[in-house]
Amino acid sequence: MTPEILRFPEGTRTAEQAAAAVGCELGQIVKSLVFLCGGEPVLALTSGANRVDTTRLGDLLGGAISRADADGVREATGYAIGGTPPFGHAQPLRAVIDRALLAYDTVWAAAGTPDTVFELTPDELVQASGAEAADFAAD
Ligand code: 5CA
Repeated sequence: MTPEILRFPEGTRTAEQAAAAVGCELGQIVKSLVFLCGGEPVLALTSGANRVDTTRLGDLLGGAISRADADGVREATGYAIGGTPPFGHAQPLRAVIDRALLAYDTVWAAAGTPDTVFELTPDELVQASGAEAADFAAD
C-alpha cells in the first residue's frame, strides 16, 4: 500500500475534525483507540460514529478493559493521542475492528500526527492491521 497522506492545517485531532476536513461521513473515520486488557495494550479500530462498549470489548478479548492514558498510548504505539495511526506501531498490538467500518468503500485514518490523514479501503485496513472484525460498539 502506498497511501497518499493529506495534511490539514486546521487539524484532524478528533474524528469530527477529520470528517469535516476530508468531507466524509463521520462513520468513515477510523478511531485508533488503545485500551488495556489485563495490562496488555490492545487496539480497537472504531468507526467515528461509534463509541466502544468496554464490557463488550472485554468479553471479546477475555479480560478487564481500561482506557490507556496518553503515556500508555505513546508507549504502546509510538504516537500521541489524536494522531495514532491504525498500524505501523512501536510494537505489534492485538487489534479488533468495528464491523461498521467494513460497510464503507473507503475509510480515513490518522497518519501519525493530529493534522494528517490517509484514505484506504476497509480490506487494506484489515490486512495492514491484522485486526479481527467484531461488534464492540455501544448501541
Ligand atoms: N486523528 C483523529 C481521527 S483519525 C483521531 O486520532 N481520532 S481518535 O478518536 O482516534 O483519537 C482521539 C481519541 O483519543 C478520542 O476519541 C478520545 O476518546 C481519546 N482521548 C482523548 N484524550 C484522551 C486521554 N487523555 N486519555 C485517553 N484517551 C483520550
